[in-house]
Amino acid sequence: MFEDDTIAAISTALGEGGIGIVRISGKAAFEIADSVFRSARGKVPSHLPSHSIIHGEIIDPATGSTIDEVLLSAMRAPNTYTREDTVEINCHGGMLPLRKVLDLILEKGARMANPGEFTQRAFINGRIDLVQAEAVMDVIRSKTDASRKVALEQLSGGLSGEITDIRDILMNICAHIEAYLDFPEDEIEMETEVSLMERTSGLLMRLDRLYDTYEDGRFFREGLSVAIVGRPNVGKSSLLNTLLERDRAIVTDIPGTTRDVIEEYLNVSGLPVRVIDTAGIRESHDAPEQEGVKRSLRAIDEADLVLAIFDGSDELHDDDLRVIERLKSKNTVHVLNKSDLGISASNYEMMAGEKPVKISAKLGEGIEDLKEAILKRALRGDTEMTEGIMVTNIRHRISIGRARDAIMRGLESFKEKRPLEVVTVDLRDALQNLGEIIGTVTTEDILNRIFDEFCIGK
Ligand SMILES: Nc1nc2c(ncn2[C@@H]2O[C@H](COP(=O)(O)OP(=O)(O)OP(=O)(O)O)[C@@H](O)[C@H]2O)c(=O)[nH]1
Ligand SMILES: [Mg+2]
Repeated sequence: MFEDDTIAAISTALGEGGIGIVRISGKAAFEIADSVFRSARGKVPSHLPSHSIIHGEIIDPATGSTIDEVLLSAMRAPNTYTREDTVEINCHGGMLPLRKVLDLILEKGARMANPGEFTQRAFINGRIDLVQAEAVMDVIRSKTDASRKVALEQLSGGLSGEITDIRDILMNICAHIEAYLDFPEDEIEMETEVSLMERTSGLLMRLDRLYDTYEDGRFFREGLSVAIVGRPNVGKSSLLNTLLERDRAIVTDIPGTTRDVIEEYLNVSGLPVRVIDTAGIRESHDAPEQEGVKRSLRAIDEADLVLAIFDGSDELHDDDLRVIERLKSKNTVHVLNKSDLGISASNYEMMAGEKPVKISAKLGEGIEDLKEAILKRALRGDTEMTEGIMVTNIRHRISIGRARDAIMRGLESFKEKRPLEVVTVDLRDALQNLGEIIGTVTTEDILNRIFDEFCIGK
């Protein structure tokens, strides 16, 4: 599964930049660097002390011509990202010089790295565990400061530590029970039995807590999707523009202006929010509008939260009632827009039980209240950002859930005095699931799925 050849890739973003970096990792990194690098003072990369940088040129040995003027960093195993010998060549940041340098290095025996392969090596060589490897991409992709912090917390081993701790205790409990398996004539003493049960229940509580943090945690990684929904002309696109503080969507006084869904990212007090403006929902015989309405309905289904917008200055229309009906089972914040025109009293009565947020998208009034209502709904009433270790990744949550269920089964068998073999089968199952989270137990399938999501060069 794991190859120990030397890999190379362009590690900076594609396109023009101030500098661009070609990264080489593996046993032959220095040998390859020696064959293409020339410094004015005749220094050779393989003779450099670790973690030093020198100026020079990349030369095509076949023609003797200079490809680029570069700075070369030499980093020797094991104190590198991959724990292998690593050379980074800082080129001028255009695609042509970068490609040429990379081509030359591949010609000299390196293999083009797969997406995430540098990080995969860091994992395989034991520098980071699987949760930390996944957090690398989360840091890169984080869209708000709060998401970045949650990802960094995972990168520094917060979640891994908690899982490892739970796993160690469970391993201990397992060993304890299994000791009795070897000596079937020994009965477990009452005191030991109670203590084992208490410790196992303690683990259950910790896993339960982690499992529940995902409800909020996933929003930090994936963002909360919020669809703006309502009949035509109530001011959905105006609200999108106001939230974004720019003219993103077309706004006119003609009902049916928006035909397609528009998505943009927004930072709501640190929570990354994907706002989706939709086409106004109403009966229509116009084909493009019908398609737009279809997409709006799909957006409702897929959204974590819906902002149901009504024209507060107007009576509720039949189309509004249809929207309300549609959103019955959906997590919804009701919004009365156009408060600058005055609010019509009957609207409140229609929404008995739901306290609507009053805003003027046009004047930007009430927007802070609306943001607070979004946070409150999204984070289940808890507007303070959750502190502590959080699960943000669905893969981790599924394994935590399986581990918890297995422990629950084991505990049940233990209480009902079933044979101890039956108990340990379940506890071992839990250990396996916890191991899959941090990567002490891996399959090629899990690794491929994780690292395929990475960018090349990371
Ligand atoms: N007075 C007032 N007018 C508003 C407000 N919000 C939107 N409007 C006006 O209402 C009209 C419709 O606004 P849009 O934002 O295009 O409405 P929409 O809900 O996106 O409409 P469709 O895309 O057709 O579904 C425009 O003329 C806006 O200027 C508001 O808060 N106050
Ligand atoms: Mg619109």
